Parts: sequence; structure tokens; C-alpha cells
Amino acid sequence: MAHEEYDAVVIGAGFAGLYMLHRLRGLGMSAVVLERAGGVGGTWYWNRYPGARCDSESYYYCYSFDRGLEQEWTWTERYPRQPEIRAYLDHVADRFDLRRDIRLSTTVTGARADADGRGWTVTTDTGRDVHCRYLVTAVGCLSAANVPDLPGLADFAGRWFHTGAWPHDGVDVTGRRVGVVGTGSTGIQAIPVLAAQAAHLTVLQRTPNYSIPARNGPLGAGEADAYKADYARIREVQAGSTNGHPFVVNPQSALDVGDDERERVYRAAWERGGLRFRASYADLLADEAANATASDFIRDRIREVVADPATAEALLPHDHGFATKRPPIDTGYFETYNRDDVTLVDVRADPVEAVEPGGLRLRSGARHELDDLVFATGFDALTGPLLRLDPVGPDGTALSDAWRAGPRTYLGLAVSGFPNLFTVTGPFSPSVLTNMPTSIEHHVDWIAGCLEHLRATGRDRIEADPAAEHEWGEHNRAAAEATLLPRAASSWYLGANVPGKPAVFMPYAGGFARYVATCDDVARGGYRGFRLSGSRAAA
Ligand code: NA7
Repeated sequence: MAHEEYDAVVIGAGFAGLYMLHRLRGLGMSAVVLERAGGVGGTWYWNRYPGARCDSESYYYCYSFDRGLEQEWTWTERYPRQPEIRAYLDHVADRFDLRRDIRLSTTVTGARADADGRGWTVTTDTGRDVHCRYLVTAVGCLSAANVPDLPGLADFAGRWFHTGAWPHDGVDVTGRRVGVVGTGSTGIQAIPVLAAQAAHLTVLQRTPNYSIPARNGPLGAGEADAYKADYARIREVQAGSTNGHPFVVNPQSALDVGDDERERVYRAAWERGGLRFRASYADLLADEAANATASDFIRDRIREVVADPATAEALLPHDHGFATKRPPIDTGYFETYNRDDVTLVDVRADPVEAVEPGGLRLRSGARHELDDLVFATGFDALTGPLLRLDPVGPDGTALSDAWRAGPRTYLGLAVSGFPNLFTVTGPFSPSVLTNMPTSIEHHVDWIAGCLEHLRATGRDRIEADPAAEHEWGEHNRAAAEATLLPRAASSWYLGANVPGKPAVFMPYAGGFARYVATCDDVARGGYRGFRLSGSRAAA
């Protein structure tokens, strides 16, 4: 059967897919976006759980590529709620007339490279299959839900949900006994909101977490005017940063200042709220003793907030340093444990043995009666969404075979053995260690520049060189090991949350600005580390 033909196919219509389509159109290329969901938004289409909002501040959790867009959109809160981000992405889709090339409710069921590596056939569940020269995955880092394989779940008499696939018309938990599994960023956002509505909330905690108060609030007209007038500077700071946030990291060591001074800096960061706490000192993620000063400070705040000493003790993280796992920010999280209708259960000490029709049974035999069970258990991060697609290269090798021992990529953007495939925010790109829209825009621009180069030089095939890929993998390992990040044994950055997943530190820890400089250098060097060839020009 003849397939529809495109220059490029993009999988996913979130931040990455929308902008990729816009750039492809700008290059005069024909393109289509295939999207599983019934609307645009990616992560923000699916994550509709109570309390869902972004941990980056709204004024920079957005695109920077269009000055008009920056000026006309006005954020209403310091941290945008899920519906507001979705409304923003809907606005972008309309403003740039993207919808006519987006196929919603279309799940990709397979992607197979042509034998000569100069194209891809992409099959879908609608039966409308497509063929393209270049395939771009814009599938997100946190889109493959991780639901624990608990015996008896199928027999649970109540309702159960994963936060990343939340029902669109909401879930009313009024008068119900709710259990929440997981205390990552999601659980920490959802728990206070669920507690306020449920008859009783049981939190099943495996690993206690640090969390910084978000200090969320409405953004007044004056504040919106101020950030809009300041965008040139804001974008410059982001571009030169380690993590895409417009914060300048205090260059001092936490160990080079006196105790009183350090306490003052941490207090100020605590009162200001948000992820910027990490920028308090330069070595918080590089030196264990420096990190311990921040970790101690936060543990003290938890002890201060939580009234019952035993509960406070159970909430204190001791197995990892602050921010070595993704640090959540919260609105009233620790305060929630002062409610009479909230119970904390340590499932590290006493794991869930089985789900029963009426609730959960722990290894000790203790039972928790529940009407609803909420899994805030995260995602098969970074590799999961790509392995779910499982593209097959020209020699018949599937990505799942190529990555059996763990992912390997060049710059997080390409995989050897998979020509003409680009992976936006793939493993070994800075991705989840950064403000995502900032990384996404960079990748999309880089890919667009690469496609332009291929066209201008008469090439139509590009593939990462295995040696360059290997070197990039080694550089990633070294960059991670220069930090404390790989020491957090239960981190999803390492894949530790998914049983059987190879333990590889997946996001690039060398910093956003350094990564961008490397990518620029690669492009300037004629796409060093890639093999480029053309069927029309001399290779
Ligand atoms: P996370 O950060 O992966 O958190 C998942 C939580 O669920 C975490 O506390 C896990 O404990 C816990 N978990 C996972 N599996 C289990 C099982 N089987 N039993 C008990 N507890 C479990 O996901 P989030 O959705 O909160 O956040 C993802 C990202 O979204 C976030 O970092 C932001 O970038 C936005 P563990 O720590 O693994 O012991």
C-alpha cells in the first residue's frame, strides 16, 4: 500500500513537537505530527491529578522563540497550573496554525527504517501509515507511566489511578478513604489537595523526600509587565546557566562561609521558595559536606513543621542528599501530616504485600482499608517513551536490542544504527536536569539547523558514529560522577524506580550552557561525529 510521504514525521505534540513542526514548516519541509492524545500538550495533557502544576516559574516555563508570543501571553500564577499550561500550548497551536498538520488520537505502533537508512515508515493504530525522510521523536521524558506490579490489584474493589493518566473529568474523593503510593514531586503536590477532600488519606512512603516551599501566589499585572519588559536579560541568563533557569548560582562554597551567614542565606532561599534554593551555593551538588549543610537545614524545617516527632522522624530523608534526586517543591506538604485524617506508612520498613478487595495488606500483616488508590509512582523515565516506540533500524535491530545494556546516544539527539532519527531530550541530553522548554527549544533549533545543512550540502542521510557515541557516553558518565547525583541510589535519573532497568545515569550532568557549546561546536565542525551521505551528491 502506498504511504503518505513527508519530509519529516514528528511523534508527540507537547512543547517539543509543536515547536519542531513550526521549525520544519519554516524550512519549507512537509511534516506531520502524530499524537496519541486527543489534544496537544504532551505531559500537560495527561497529568491532570489534583494539584498538578509546574515546578519552574511560569514566566520562563514557556517558549522564547517568538517575541510577540512572549508579550501577548500573561501568566496568572508564579507556578502555572496544569490547565493554564495546556491553555498556553493550545494558544501556541492556534497562533502558529499548527493544528492542520497534527493528527490527534493517533498512536504510533511501529517505526521501521528503510534498508538504505534514508527514510522511515511509521505505522499507526488508525491504519493511516506514513513514510518520511526524517523521524523526530518528541515523546517527552516522563510519559511512560510506572505502575507497581502489586499482586491483587486486579481484584481491588475500589478505584485506582496513576497520576500521569488521570481521568479527564476529575475524581471526587469526598468522603472516601484514599491511599497514595509515592512521595516524589507528584505525590508531594497531590497529597495536600487530596487530604483536604478525602475522608482519610493514607500516604505510603518508600523514600522520604526533601521539599522546598513553592510560595506560590497570583502574579499581578505589575509583575507580568516587569517580566515582559525583562525578557532579553532573562533569556540571556538562561542561556548561560547550568540548568536553563534564569538564576545565577552563588559562586561561593557553602563551606567557605560562617554558620550564621549560611543560615541566613538558606533562610532567605526558604522564604523566597522554589527550586532556586539549589542556587544558594555552588557546591551543593559537588561536595558531600556542602550538601549536608543544606540537607540538615531542610531536615530541621521538617522537624519544625511536623508536630508529631515520630511522624517527623519518618519523613526525614537520610539516604540521599538534597537535590541529588529531583527536589520537589510544595504547598503545605509537611503541614498535611498534622491533620488527624492523614496517616503516614513507611513501606520501606513494611512493604505492601498485596492489594486486597478492601485495601492494602503489608508484610507485617497490617491492613489499610481504602476506597481509592492513587499511584504517584512516577515514570519509566527517559528511555521508557523511546523503548515503547521501539524503532527498528535498517539492519533490523530494534532499539530495545541496541539498548539492552542501557541507553547510548550521541548528544542525546541521535543513536548509531538508527540513521535519520532525531530524539528531542533523549537520554544523555540535559533534559530533566533543566527547565524543559529551554532544552527543548535548543534541541529543536539544532535539529532544524542540521536538516538545513543536509539539504544545502545535498545529503539525505545522517547517522551518529559509534565512536563519537561511545565518547559521549563516557563523557556523560564522567560528568555525572563529578557530581553527587549518581549517589542517590533510589533515583529515577538512574532508572532505579523500574525493576530490572539498567543502572545508567541518564540525563547529561555537565550543565546546559556547556552542552549547548558542544552542540554548536559539533555543527560548526560539519557535524563532527556524524556520518553524512547523499544519494544525490558525492558522499
Ligand atoms: P517520582 O519522582 O519517580 O516519584 C515516584 C514516587 O513513587 C517515589 O516516592 C517512589 O519511591 C515511589 N514509588 C515508585 N514505585 C513504588 C513502589 N513500587 N512502591 C512504593 N513506592 C513507589 O515521580 P513523580 O511523578 O513524583 O515525579 C516525576 C517528575 O515529574 C518530577 O521529578 C518532575 O520532573 C515532574 P522511591 O523514591 O523510588 O523509593
